[in-house]
Amino acid sequence: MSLDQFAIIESTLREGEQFANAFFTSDQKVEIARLLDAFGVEYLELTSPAASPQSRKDCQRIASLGLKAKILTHTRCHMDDAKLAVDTGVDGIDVVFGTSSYLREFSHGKDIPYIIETAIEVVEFIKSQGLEVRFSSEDSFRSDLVDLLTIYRTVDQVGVNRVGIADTVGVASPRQVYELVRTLRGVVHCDIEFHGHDDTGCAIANAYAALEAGATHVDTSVLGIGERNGITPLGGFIARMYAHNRELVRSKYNLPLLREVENLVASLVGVDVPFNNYITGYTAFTHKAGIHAKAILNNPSTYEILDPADFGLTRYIHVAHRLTGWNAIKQRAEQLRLRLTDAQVKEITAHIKALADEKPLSLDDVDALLREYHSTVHGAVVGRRDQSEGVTG
Ligand code: HCA
Ligand code: CU
Repeated sequence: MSLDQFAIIESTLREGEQFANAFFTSDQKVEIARLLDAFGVEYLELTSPAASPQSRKDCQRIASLGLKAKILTHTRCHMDDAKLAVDTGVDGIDVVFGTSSYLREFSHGKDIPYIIETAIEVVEFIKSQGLEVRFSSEDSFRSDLVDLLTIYRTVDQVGVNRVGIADTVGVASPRQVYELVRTLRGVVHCDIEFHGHDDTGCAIANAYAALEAGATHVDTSVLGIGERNGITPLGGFIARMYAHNRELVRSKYNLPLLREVENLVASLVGVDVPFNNYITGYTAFTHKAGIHAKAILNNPSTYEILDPADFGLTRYIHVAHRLTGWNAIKQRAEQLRLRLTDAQVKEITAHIKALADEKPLSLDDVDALLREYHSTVHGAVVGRRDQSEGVTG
């Protein structure tokens, strides 16, 4: 399977609902769903209808919107939940069972033969209803490998559409993800999904490693919201895939909508978009050092792997500081329509750098210095011309 054959399972309306601050009204869920659909994600994953009466109504409502994205709901691997889910009208069901010894001992208390038996029953039932079905093992990386492969092989044989690997606690490294997915790829024929938490900062790299190893589907949420510090963020994953294949990502997704959906979700859950957020963080396209600024002005690709224009954004060259250089100051002067020779720009740049050594400067300060310098030098020229032409008052 090639790295270019990937699909996003957008889980803001499931994993994202597990974020500490999240409370989405039904209308807000619809708004998020529509915007993510317009962005172009292939799937939307919704909270289980078994979670609450409103969750069930929301599944029904979103499933009936006629969106392009396939609508999934996420349930325990249990017949009661599967039946409830089928009745909501969704396109598919993502079922999950905890397979790690921690969960088997301290959570549901079931053994592997029981898990296998239930998985077969649930998968066969969902298939018989004509729906897509995925089986995933919670906490895959702390589960016994033989158990895992046995379960996945079994559900593959009864026709599951996808198996999912979940790094529930964010413990896995990219190499571990690669190895597990690679092994799994040799065991099952169906698609493979990866769901990764970000506790140790590997969620995007792990998702990418999963795709490199043959996975086909990646779970994301807007800004990465989810349990604890969340999962693979949609924007960061998009940035990663864009770096891999710009044309593909540009054609698959409506990239300028990323900022819109992030702003919407951020405001609904009461957080700010981080300053260093992938693509949309407010410094994501700000260039500062003189050497960087000069090269960026000549050719933006020198220091940019992402083109801000593709995301409806613009780059910014930060000039008001001591690391600035005369090329950046020259560009600022041109933006202000102040005509200065290179020698003059170099002179005022030296002055700006000296001042910036003493105190922080703002862009307004730099603009004022440029204007003042400009009128001084031009005033001097005009004065000299006035004298030589004998035009005196
Ligand atoms: C959770 C469940 C889950 C499920 C992932 C999946 C996880 O603990 O809330 O269905 O693949 O991280 O294991 O989100
Ligand atoms: Cu999760």
